[in-house]
Amino acid sequence: VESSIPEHMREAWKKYAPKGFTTKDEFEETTVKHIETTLARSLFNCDELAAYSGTALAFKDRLIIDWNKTQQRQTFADQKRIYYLSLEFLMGRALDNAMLNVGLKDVAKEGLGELGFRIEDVVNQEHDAALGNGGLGRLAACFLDSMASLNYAAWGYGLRYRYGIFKQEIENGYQVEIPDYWLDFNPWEFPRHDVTVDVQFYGWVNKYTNDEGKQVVSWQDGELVSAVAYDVPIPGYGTPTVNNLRLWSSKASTGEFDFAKFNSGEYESAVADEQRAETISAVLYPNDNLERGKELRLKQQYFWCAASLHDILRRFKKTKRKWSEFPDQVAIQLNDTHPTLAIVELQRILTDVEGMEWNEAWDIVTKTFGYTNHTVLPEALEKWSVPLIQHLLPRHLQIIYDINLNFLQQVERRFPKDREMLSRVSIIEESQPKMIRMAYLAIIGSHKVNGVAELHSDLIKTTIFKDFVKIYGPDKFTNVTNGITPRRWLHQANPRLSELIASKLGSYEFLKDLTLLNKLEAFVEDKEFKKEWAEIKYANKVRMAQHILTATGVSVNPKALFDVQVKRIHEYKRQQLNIFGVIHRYLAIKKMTPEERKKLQPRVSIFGGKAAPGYWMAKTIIHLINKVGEVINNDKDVGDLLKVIFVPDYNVSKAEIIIPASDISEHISTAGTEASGTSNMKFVLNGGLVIGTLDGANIEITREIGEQNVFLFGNLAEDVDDLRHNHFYGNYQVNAELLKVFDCIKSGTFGDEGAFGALISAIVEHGDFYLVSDDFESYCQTQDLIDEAYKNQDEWVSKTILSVSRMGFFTSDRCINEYADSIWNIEPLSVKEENETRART
Ligand code: Z57
Repeated sequence: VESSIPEHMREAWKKYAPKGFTTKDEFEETTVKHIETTLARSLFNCDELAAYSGTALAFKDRLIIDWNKTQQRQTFADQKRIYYLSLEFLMGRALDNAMLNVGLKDVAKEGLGELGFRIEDVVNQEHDAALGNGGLGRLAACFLDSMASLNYAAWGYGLRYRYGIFKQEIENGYQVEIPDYWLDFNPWEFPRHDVTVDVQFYGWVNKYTNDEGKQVVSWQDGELVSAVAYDVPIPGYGTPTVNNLRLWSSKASTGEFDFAKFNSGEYESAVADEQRAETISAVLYPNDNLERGKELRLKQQYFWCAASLHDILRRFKKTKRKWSEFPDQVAIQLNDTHPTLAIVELQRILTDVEGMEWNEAWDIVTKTFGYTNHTVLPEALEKWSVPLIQHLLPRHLQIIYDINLNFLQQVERRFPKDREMLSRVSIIEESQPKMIRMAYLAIIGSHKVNGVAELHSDLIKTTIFKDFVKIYGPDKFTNVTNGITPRRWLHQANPRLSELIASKLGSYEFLKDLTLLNKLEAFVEDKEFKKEWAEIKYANKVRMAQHILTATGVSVNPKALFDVQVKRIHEYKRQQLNIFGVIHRYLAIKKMTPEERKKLQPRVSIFGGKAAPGYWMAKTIIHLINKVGEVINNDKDVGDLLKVIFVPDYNVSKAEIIIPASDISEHISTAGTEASGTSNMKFVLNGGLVIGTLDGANIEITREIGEQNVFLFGNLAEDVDDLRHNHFYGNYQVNAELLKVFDCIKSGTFGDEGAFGALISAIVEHGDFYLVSDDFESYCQTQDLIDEAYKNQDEWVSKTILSVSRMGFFTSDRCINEYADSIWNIEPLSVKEENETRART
């Protein structure tokens, strides 16, 4: 059926096609209309939530108009598209970003004012879209913002989890997980019940010769689950581009199979099937940097890969091009190994379904994919057991074996004498049961592999992927240092700082070209400017103190130094080092004379972050932080000199409050463990300084902003192996000051003597894998240096201005341009005419 309106009837359409509001009056009209009709409320019962809902619906209308145009323009241009496959998109709130990016925030502010609301309160009503765990998911969200802002034709593909990352509550100092059901009212998604894909699981492989004498392979009689598309518009900043994030939701397939069940009276079992199907997209796995090999997780991965590829292929087929042109039309980026099955699925479709020869298909596959690695931690590298894949995806297992066979033959020809090499690089690990090494499969199936910061990209080449560098040569491996979107992480989170910068630079152009920040360097010694700069930091700290008071009941002095560590709780990130340092400081304060106390720089140590529900050590760290806080915050000897705060439920919208309020933030992972880190960039961009190890992007941040503006400490990545080796053979002594901290804990100062034993024995008895003791002295000394430096506020402020002025490199716009250039081979789409008439903030 032709779905398009006949030529001669299009006039009416054009006449009535919605244009979207542009003025304050039009905004109010649409908003009130939505409140009164869509929401069935009136001026007599319109609270802030209803005002938010109405505003969001007004902006949704506006976005979808631009979304439609963008999709038409991109289809018409008929050039290459990027597909970013990620199991996580940690988007946070959408309304403020939508208002900013379409350039109608002032209009909305005025309009809401006339309707009786403050825009800040309205914006704060929104529930975070928290479809991610941490850095990896937030990176994907920053990338979507940049790809749209730079006018790349890009689609994100992910899963529409019914439950995002859990909400964290703290009860008696313990983390408690609350489910995050976020779909009650979500104006930002468009269900596409017409865009569905049936995905098969289980079944068996039928190989036979057909009538024409051709070998045919068919995967059949499996269970079908339907994927339904939900589209989320992604507006670019100051451009007409609105890209698409397509999230798949699972539901029972409406294939004949189920009807048969209904008809034969098996109503209950059909409903049970329905439930089972919906389970696939029900919940985000709450592990960061850890893979647990659960069958449902594998189902999620295949379900999402198969649906996305089907969609991509359907779009390609509409262009009527030859298959050989596929890699010129399609670039697929794998965000970690989670979507690696997409490689196998494309090879399966090209050979089994499209009847292509193996080599021809494989050439297309490898030209299409790029793989980004985000970790070297062995516990995070995905491996799936062969029996599990055999059961769930029998045909894919055969294809993986064939990929491996071809690869190993190729390796054998290149390195005929190296038998060891073959077993080292084999996709199949010969363990019991056999395991499939997903990272190896991803490397072999991609044309480029990248790490996310310089050190990390070097490390993967010299450690976990060393053999592959020998096999493919160094050019297949590259670095793209992570970045962050300055729209959300400067302008939205810190509007006053952004405004001050704009007032000096003459425009908001720096939000599009962050390197323009370097013009701020001229104001490093400008008295008036520095005063305003410091006032803004102070105001942000006051806002933060208010949040701390409501969230924890503890009141903190905004004049104190705010020391912040917010990120997932993980032993390698070393929140334990931080809290041990806090206890060390507490013991020092207790011993001080009143005169000494007067000289001490008051400090608020702020922690935040979620522990994976099954990660017992991480939960113990949270418990310790909270117990230490209870004692110190109520100790009259200490007063304002030291407060310890655990902010519950750290998430994107809390980050937007916390980050601008920081004086010092902690990025103190054991050297060589944090692939990049991205909050380090956010903190510096907001006028905070950093205490950090020489790890991940800290190294490049230091290079950009200058060593004198970073508080570095600790052992280097290159020395970690030797230190661990020594520990293993018992050649180490725990730092004496740290032992005093342990004695203090063991004596029951923070209650529950026994509760924290594991944190201590990990260091004293089990080899201190994360080198907490080795780095403790240098950490505490560096904290003392920070106290001293902070006392000289004038110099401190200069350091922060200088640092901000040198942060241009860390925009995700730069990052996306590098991917486009060196991996995707794609150019932005020209939107020139429309762009010039677009309102800018
Ligand atoms: C995750 O958040 C990251 C890596 C992973 O392998 C998984 Br699984 C989750 C993080 C890294 O730990 C950060 O260092 C990095 O900045 C971030 O990914 C984005 O690259």
